[in-house]
Amino acid sequence: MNLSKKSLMHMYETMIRIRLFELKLQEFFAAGEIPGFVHLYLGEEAVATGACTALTDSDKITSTHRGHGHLLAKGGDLKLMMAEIFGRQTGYCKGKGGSMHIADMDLGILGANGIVGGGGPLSVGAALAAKYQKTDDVAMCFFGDGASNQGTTQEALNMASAWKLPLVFVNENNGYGISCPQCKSMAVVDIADRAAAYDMPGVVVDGNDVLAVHEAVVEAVKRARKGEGPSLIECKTYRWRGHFEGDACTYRCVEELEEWKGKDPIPRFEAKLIESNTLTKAEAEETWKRIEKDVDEAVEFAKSSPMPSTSALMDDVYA
Ligand SMILES: Cc1ncc(C[n+]2csc(CCOP(=O)(O)OP(=O)(O)O)c2C)c(N)n1
Repeated sequence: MNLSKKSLMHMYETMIRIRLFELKLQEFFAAGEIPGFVHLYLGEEAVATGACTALTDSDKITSTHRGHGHLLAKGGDLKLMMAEIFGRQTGYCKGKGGSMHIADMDLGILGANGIVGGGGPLSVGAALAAKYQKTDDVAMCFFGDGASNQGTTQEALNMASAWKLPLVFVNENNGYGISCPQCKSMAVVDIADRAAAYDMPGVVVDGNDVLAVHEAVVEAVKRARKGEGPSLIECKTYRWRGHFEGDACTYRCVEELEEWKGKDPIPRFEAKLIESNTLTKAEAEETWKRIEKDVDEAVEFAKSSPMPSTSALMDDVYA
């Protein structure tokens, strides 16, 4: 693929932003400073980055419980996200939603989602609206291997295909649904094979190769915009942390984790950029430092913001 230096650098920076954001959350969660649950995206950065960089600002995404990477890759604000996760008034949901309820309609982020398989029907709605209103927008549904077994996901695949909707299904196959390995919950090895049942293209890509993800998603987005209907892209990847922070992770072995850490998507891409003279080692170092500073500032912003007041408890409650 022929990508400009600007696009390549944007991908590189996005992956680093996600990595450093998640590492910071890991640190502060362990220190007891973050309420609720966090499901970290460490190791999966290339999927959200490769996929969201194929979208325009007005395209829509639906996310998951492991959503920080998707939200950051679609342009989510570091400070507002950090403040929300720290439970502060200045966050996306005024500190009352936490990690799994972050949305930003102006950026086409229709929300993280604690309901496994919840994003499928929402993305069908967004794609149907785009088709009906002739906006030329595309919707993208991120979902896990566990979510691919949910009826809602299969119904979404079916309706999207039957109605030829502008929708791209991006499956993040990290091998586990909580503690359950893929081989114990489904007979197929490739989730992309399920696309055939709905008469749509199904593609498997290396989910730790940002350019491979991007290339496959660009094709699917083109097809969607041309009115040719949805596609399913399965990105094989791995989550480095437990299902949630605090998970003892006794269901998988250290060797497996180490093998996947060897396929870390960021140094792989960084090496390619250096090799092709797109990036120098000094620029790489400067980029990590600059983004680390941005993330530190987001933490500062969050920690210096007030907690929601008890009098605001029932505000914005609709049901
Ligand atoms: C409808 C529903 N059923 C069960 C759960 C509990 N649950 C939370 S995450 C999860 C596993 C999801 O696995 P996967 O879709 O592969 O995503 P991953 O955590 O691997 O990113 C389950 C079963 C839930 N939140 N919602």
